[in-house]
Amino acid sequence: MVKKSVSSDVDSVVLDISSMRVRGALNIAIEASKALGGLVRSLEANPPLIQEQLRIAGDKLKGARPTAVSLPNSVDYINYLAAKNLDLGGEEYKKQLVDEINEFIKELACSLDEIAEIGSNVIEENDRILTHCNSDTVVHILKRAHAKGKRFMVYATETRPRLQGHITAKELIDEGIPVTLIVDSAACLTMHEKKIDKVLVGADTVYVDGDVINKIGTSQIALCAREHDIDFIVAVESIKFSPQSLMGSVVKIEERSLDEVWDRPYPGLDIFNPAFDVTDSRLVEKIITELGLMPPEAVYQVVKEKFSWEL
Ligand code: RI2
Repeated sequence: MVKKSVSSDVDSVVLDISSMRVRGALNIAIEASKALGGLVRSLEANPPLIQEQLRIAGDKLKGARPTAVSLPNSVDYINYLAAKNLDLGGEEYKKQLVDEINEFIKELACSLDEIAEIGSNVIEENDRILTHCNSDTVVHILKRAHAKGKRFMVYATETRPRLQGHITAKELIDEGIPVTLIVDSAACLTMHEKKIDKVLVGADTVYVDGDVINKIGTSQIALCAREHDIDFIVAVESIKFSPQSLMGSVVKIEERSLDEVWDRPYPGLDIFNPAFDVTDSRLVEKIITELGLMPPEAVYQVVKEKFSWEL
């Protein structure tokens, strides 16, 4: 039987993700994977029971936030791991599965460090960099570049309505990196007036054709960057690449509660609050991943190789 505490562990992680207490496409993948690992550890060593409980818990986790494919990719991979080694005895099967889930979680965490090292080489001395929202991946790259002695400055959009840009500003200032906060609507003027050299953003999902899904407002910033001949660079771990897009499927663009936009709206007022948008791959100069730098066109091949277990 699933112990109440552990099934509530999965339920509490679902709530943490849906409420954005846990946020960021990589963090939600790591926390969901940890919850599934904890579930396996709590169950009796009965492979069919473990597989069934993982599927139930995985479906709950997938429903927590619909747009970042790092979440379903991680759940699907753990279900794939659970379908292996069924010839082993129960205890050995369970131990092997727990070990492989832990290895997967370690790989996710390591990908952040690997991408920071590769991405830090893209940052040049005296760069003026514009960021959008709060991406752990982008922050790690900028911190690593700064740790290597590179000096640059950041213009961070505040990113309405949840203002994740404030998190970016605080995290970078605490590292000694100069940050100027701007309202989202000032992004285009800032590119011109402040002579921005690069735009650096994270991603929630990248389709096989290189289109990028990220926080709402990203596509406008990409269009402005193109207009100003500024490189638009995306930092994204390959767990966020979408194998399902190979078959033409697209993710749901999450729409969040209206009170995030205005908590006392005028009676009769409609509010539209999409949390993400899609940036055309033609606007993407390069993609920084833990596997290296690549053009958007290379995503297709990476998906074929990385997700061969699923395709
Ligand atoms: P990391 C965030 O979404 C932002 O869109 C950010 O660019 C993206 O996830 C990737 O974040 P939200 O969780 O995985 O703020 O790079 O809705 O941290």
